[in-house]
Amino acid sequence: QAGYGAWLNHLPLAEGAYREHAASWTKAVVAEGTELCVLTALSELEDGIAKLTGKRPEKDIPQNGSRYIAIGTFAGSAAAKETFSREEQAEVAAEGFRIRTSGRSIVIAGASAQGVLYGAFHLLRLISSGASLDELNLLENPVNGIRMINQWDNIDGSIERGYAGNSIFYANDDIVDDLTRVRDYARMLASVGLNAISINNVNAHRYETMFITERFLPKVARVAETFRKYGIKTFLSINFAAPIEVGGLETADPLEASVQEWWKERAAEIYRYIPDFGGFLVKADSENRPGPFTYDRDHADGANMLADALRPFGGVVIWRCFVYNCKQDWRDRKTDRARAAYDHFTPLDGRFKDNVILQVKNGPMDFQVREPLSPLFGAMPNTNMTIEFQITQEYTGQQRHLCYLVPQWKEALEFETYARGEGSTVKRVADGTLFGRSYGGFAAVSNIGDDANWTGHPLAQANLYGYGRLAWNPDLTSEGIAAEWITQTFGSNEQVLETVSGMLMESWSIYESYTAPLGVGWMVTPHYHYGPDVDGYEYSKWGTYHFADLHGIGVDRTVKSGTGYTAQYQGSNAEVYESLERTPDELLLFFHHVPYTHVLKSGKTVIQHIYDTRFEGAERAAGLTAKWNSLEGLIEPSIFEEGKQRFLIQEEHAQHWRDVLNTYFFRKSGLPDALGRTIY
Ligand code: BDP
Repeated sequence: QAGYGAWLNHLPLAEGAYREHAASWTKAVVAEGTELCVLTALSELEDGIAKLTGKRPEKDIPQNGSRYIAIGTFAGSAAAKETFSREEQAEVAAEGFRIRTSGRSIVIAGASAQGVLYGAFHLLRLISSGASLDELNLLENPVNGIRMINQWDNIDGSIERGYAGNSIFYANDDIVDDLTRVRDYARMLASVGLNAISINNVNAHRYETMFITERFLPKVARVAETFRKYGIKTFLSINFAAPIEVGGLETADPLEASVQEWWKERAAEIYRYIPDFGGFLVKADSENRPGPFTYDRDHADGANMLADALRPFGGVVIWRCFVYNCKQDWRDRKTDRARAAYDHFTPLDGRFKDNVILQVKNGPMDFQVREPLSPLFGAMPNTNMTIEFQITQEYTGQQRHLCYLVPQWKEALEFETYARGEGSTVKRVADGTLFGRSYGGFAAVSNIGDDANWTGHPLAQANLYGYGRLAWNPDLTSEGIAAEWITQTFGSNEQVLETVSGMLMESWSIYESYTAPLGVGWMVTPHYHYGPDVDGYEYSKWGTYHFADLHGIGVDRTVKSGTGYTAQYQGSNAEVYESLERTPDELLLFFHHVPYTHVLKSGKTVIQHIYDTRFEGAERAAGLTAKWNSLEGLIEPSIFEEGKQRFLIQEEHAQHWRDVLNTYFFRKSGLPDALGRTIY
């Protein structure tokens, strides 16, 4: 099936000098050691090289003097030990690797088998991109310890916010028996260095609650075994009320001895089935999920109770900070949802056990196309924290629209929190170095399903790929990641590379320019979150408002006259966002309520900006169709066709967004378009 191989296609190298070069270096792959991931690395190299060069490598050192690849850990492989000095070995982190061309061999070595596996995928990536193998000498260590994927899959086979078909994990209220696709998914994740996965929706309901019981554990263990071969740890999302729902207890109060005992027994049982189980992911007291608030306990009480249960086995609790009141009185509108995570969690700083990690969404609201950074980053120096991104395009076009999210994530990671003065970027909070935390990293909601090409939109694969690469090294560039992905996925045609790269790089800005303006967010069809509905959430309980009336629009989050949210930021960020003049245009309506005639830094009024960017956005969306169409014949036909259909949908839909938004604001404001274009 076209698209199934994704970036692991290992497309045959074109006949010629480079193919000869690669073939000459890969006559054999010699693995020393029997660790699981070394064996996986061996078979990945054998298969990958066979596809790339057309020749399957031998397993033994060639007797005729030919060149070969040697792989293994420093502990398990003589080649690894001899090639790298003691100091060089010491520089390799637990999951890092070194690759060096040495005499007639290329040595891939790691401190762990997992590192060797990442090194193997790295070498395949180098060969796919045509790198010379004559003088390789590199050291790679992952910047982030936790590099996690969250599946939002339900046991009935559906996927919450999934836009690429049904679950590859579940069908008919059970875990599937045939795990072939799960294995192929594990390969994709490991190939970009991801090392953890939670396999069920954070909204864990009745059957999913039973994953931690004997009814499902044998099957969960099979899934974990599949991921283990690829160095990926399995986690489960749990239901905080599980002691009641499946344990038959009368309470889930975290300070109740019987409840604590129950979780300890559960943990022990889970580890009997899965000795390297990662731990629990928890959504509590959020969007109608149960949690410690029911018992007048706080989130430290809840998380610590689970942490105690997991600690003897080395497990961790990943506790989400997406906690807010989803039943607020919109007529009153005093509660600012953006404030919620900070208000709930900062008072608890220092109270969480050392195997608790808070997982914080990048923005304070909910994965909108544009949000400021969550002020929680930098505000809890005594707490482990990971950053949560959303790869699945819930609010960014649902994989019918193109939206390459790596630039958005990069911007988030580079954000300066000022928590420890200059240089206190979000990426340093996330990786744990800023505050010297023992755990840190990335988590993200997956965008895959059982569609033949995994992600529906063929170019949405770039987001999954890019997420993994960025989790490994946040300093990689968006363009660089795009280029890697394109070459491995579509081959090395220059025109394809240039065109697709250009399309990816402008896609976020295009999507932003026809949807909700200037950082205000939402304006989508309630529940589905697709398509324009300007007032869809305006009179509802979710806390997601834009306050548009005949005079103006935007949310006043200032201390001076609004919700006071700007005070949650540190250093000059608080002043910048408090100030109407200094707030960047793209976030203006997130922080301020202004008249439509307010003049932006761009020199345009807010209303004219809305009109202009909606018109431009729709045009630029049409431009994407044209660009894609120019690649006909250069991209595998079924993938080309799949993309073409999506770009047509996007083009049409961008016009719909344009018309609905322009009409809405024209009627609200009564202000004409300066260019006199038709607005209904
Ligand atoms: C929101 C989604 C909802 C998720 C929630 C979450 O609309 O389906 O359950 O996030 O992150 O964006 O828990």
